[in-house]
Amino acid sequence: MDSILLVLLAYLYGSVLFGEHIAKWKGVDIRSVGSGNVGATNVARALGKKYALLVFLLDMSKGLVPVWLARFYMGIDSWTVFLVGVASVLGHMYPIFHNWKGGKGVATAFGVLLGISPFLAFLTLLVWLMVFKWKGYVSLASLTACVFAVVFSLFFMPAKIFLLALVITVLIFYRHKDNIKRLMEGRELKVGS
Ligand code: NKO
Repeated sequence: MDSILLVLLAYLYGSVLFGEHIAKWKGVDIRSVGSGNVGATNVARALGKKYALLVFLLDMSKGLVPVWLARFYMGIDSWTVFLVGVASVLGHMYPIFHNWKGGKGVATAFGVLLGISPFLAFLTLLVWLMVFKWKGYVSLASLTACVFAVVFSLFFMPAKIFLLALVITVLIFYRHKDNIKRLMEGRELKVGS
């Protein structure tokens, strides 16, 4: 498999906004509900938990499948894994099919992580669950989980994987800038609101 082709396919598959499509199919304009985001959290607000889980799994597959393919063909310590991981998240955040207006990248990043290390993905998910249980904000849980993944990969992963986690985390923080502002002002939305 050609690296450039795989990176391109990862970006294009990332560009499919499952949250927006499934909401539209259910007769809902996801951009006009809650945070206006196309991710699983906002789908939970618009359509409930069952559809949120479906969107989470589909968005996750956008990171998992390309990274897994890149690992299989080029090996874990290859620049292809790095580029494919970044491309899938960028596809979701800046999708060519949706005027470059995409989501925040959390579920897709989780898929990337799962494709790289199920163990690290599991630990990161635990961090996410703990913060979510403790504070009730998905955004805060997602941001904390990202920082954990970066710190963990600094100590326990090859350099390219650390760099990948760092780049994705910077992108995710940037996409959460409104959430961060709301968190600091005490105005952040909970899932049920
Ligand atoms: O609507 O702005 P909103 O309140 O919806 O949404 C904020 C939210 C957006 O993200 C989502 C996806 C939710 C996924 C939840 C399960 C995630 C497990 C996460 C681990 C993150 C790992 C990142 C690794 C980076 C290298 O935040």
